[in-house]
Amino acid sequence: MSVAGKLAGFAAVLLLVFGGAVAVGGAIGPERDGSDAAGGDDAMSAHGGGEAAPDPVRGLAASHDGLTLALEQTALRRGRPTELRFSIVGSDGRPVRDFDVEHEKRMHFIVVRRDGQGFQHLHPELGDDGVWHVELTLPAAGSYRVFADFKHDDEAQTLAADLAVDGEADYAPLPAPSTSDDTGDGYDVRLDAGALRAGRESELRFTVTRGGEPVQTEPYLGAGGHLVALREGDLAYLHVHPEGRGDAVSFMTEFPSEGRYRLYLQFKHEGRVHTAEFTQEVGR
Ligand SMILES: [Cu+2]
Repeated sequence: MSVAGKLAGFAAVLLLVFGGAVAVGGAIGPERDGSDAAGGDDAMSAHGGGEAAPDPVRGLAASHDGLTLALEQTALRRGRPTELRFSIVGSDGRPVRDFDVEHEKRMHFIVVRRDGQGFQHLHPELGDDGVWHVELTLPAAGSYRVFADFKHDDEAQTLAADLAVDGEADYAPLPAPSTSDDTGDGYDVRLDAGALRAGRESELRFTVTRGGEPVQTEPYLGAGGHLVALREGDLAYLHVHPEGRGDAVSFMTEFPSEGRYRLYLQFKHEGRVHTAEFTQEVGR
């Protein structure tokens, strides 16, 4: 399918509000009937895997649990540093102000173009008025997805919205699956995941080297690394749990469906954050 065709598919899917992993079904989910939109136990048992794991799929809707991500701007000028402002609005229509700290921050803000390019992980500041603000520069035209990842009332939430940059978008196909990537600034990262299957919790192990020598990553956001996983097609945002530190940086996640996912591993070394990206295939 062409990228343009896929994008039309996403737009249609995004008009629906999802509540559960299983509501999404396949990559675009034509088989869903809407009756499972509330998620919960039905969604879990329908995995067929037997184990009731927490719903791993997030970030398909702007609203969930009475909370809504409200962007003050939905279009940005290409290449121009802009102060992006947004709030998390509660069911009373007022901005939420009390956020819990998770992974050392009260708000993690992920920005990525629809084709998976241009990944950014930012930490906005909360104003006294309940409005978050962060400086953002988007160097390329196209449709972007933003994810607000936070914890409120002890519940982790990921709400998402669209942001457009005017101009001719030069979308790229997702790179082919691979088990190694270089960060572009001197580090090589290897991914060991084995054969992944949908609906099963899996371990993703990353090993960092530089010039062939092992690198011991420094704590970043309270762990040996930070991982964002997005599903190809609808950019479902997967929740991942860091495992302990060792000579590898390890995460547990459940891939809800077969298909391809883009993984963004961030780690800290010598005081700087580095990012490696992988395309990961998941089987049935
Ligand atoms: Cu963050």
